[in-house]
Amino acid sequence: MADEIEEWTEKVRGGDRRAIARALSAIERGDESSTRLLRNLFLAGRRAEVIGVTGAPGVGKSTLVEKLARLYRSRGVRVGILAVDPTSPFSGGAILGDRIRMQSLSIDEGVFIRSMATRGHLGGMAAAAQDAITVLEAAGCGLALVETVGVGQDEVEVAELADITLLVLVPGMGDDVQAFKAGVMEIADVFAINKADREGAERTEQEIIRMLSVMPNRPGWRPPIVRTIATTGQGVEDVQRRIEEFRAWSERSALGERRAREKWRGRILQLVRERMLRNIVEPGVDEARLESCLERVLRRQADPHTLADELIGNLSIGSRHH
Ligand SMILES: Nc1nc2c(ncn2[C@@H]2O[C@H](COP(=O)(O)OP(=O)(O)OP(=O)(O)O)[C@@H](O)[C@H]2O)c(=O)[nH]1
Ligand SMILES: [Mg+2]
Repeated sequence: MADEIEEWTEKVRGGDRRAIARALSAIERGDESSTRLLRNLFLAGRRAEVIGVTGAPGVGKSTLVEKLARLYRSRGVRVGILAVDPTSPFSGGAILGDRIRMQSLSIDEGVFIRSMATRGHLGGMAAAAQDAITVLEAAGCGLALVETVGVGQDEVEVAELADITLLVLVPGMGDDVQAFKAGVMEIADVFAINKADREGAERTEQEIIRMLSVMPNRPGWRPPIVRTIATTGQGVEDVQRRIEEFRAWSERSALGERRAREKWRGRILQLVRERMLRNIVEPGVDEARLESCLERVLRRQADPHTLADELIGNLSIGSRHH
């Protein structure tokens, strides 16, 4: 078994596409084997720049991602593309569309494309995406592009694991820009107004500038706004330049390091919670004991907080009980 994991590790590190695909599936399912694999891969120590691309459905994220991937490929960078869809329990139709659109990219051996759904992963989408990035990094991807569909809390969480977040908007969504207020506008390091071939890009830009002016700004960085036409590739080089500028600034200002610290701090704590939960759920709380506790709660002979502590103490986890 251990040998199998070692072999798997080596294959992923060597860029073996089937081994990588198998790793990502295992992560998606939350398999125990993926934990052991990830341990090896993480320690391999390779790093990728992680660019999160987020925005409402249909704004052109995949088209932009594809163009960005080509740009980086032309510079010899190996690219991993993850499309995460927190809204869908399965890899569904929209993502199939992405696959077809990116078909010409996917025959490039230096590109790895994968869509993921939340299925099974205890830590949720962001945790699964983080583990997937670890796989891509180990496989030698210098860049990971992570597309998330939608504009809610899940996207904010996925954005937290990116080094840089590109928020994609389109003209004529003035009201939606308003709707982004709750936490989503803040995640943007760079804005793209895509579909700039349509009317209203100017108005959208003014709207973003207005929103930014009332937002607590990161000192030293005002998120630039780039107009793009993803279908033709117009503006994509400009986006890439802005991304590079942000990266340089993020290094200079130590924001990058601060973000990394926050990200891994959150991840470690989350894993601790996850493991504790699993320790309780998997060995199973003794049903008979639970029943007797329940009876006592129903009769108000004991309170649920105390009983929960008792049950946990019984499983001998939680050092404060020793
Ligand atoms: N006119 C115009 N159409 C575009 C542009 N960029 C993308 N599109 C089209 O918009 C549609 C949606 O593009 P996608 O790249 O799939 O958008 P997406 O944000 O990835 O969509 P979801 O993943 O479903 O949320 C496609 O038909 C694209 O061809 C653009 O700049 N101008
Ligand atoms: Mg898409």
